Amino acid sequence: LGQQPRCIWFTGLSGSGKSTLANALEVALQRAGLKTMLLDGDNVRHGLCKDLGMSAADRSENIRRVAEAAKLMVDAGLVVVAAFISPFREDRARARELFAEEQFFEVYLDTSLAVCEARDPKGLYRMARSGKITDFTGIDSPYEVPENPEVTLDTAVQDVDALVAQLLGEVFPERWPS
Ligand code: GGZ
Repeated sequence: LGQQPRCIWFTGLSGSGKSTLANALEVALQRAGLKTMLLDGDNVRHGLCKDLGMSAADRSENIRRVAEAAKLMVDAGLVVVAAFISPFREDRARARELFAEEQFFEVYLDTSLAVCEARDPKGLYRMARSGKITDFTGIDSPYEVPENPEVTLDTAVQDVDALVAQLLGEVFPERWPS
């Protein structure tokens, strides 16, 4: 089988497991010989989007740029894994519109705010609750739940390996039939 270019777009709260899952998915895809690119805040907000903050307008622009970059990479034949909170429905819809229907997979990490806040791996929720950071998603900035995501995952119930296996089956049924 040749390369099947696709954009797998993770959306969810901070701490919902986007980066963990995106990284594990990328490893599985690379093991299968696919050419991949992982886009997330770590490699984008320090470069392409380093002029952007966390206001609603800046988040929209962040998602717009990332989606356009993802589109270029999919056109070059890559499997792109994008992991951004991407809290606004309209921004996710605009990202989707760039791709052919069968190339775009919105993956909603449906991890509750309570679970994300209990994990608080970087202490950001704590800082947001105490007012040291403002415009924090889920606290004083909105997260608009996806209405029709291709895949919904609950990271509080299944482990990473099981979630990756589920994703491979949903996104690449021809390669990983379930
Ligand atoms: C939400 C914030 C904020 C605020 C910094 N709100 O979980 P993380 O830490 O490692 O990833 C989050 C990242 C959010 O960047 P994104 O580019 O994914 O956001 S968006 O799609 O809305 O443009 C979080 C950290 O940056 N972070 N400040 N105020 N998350």
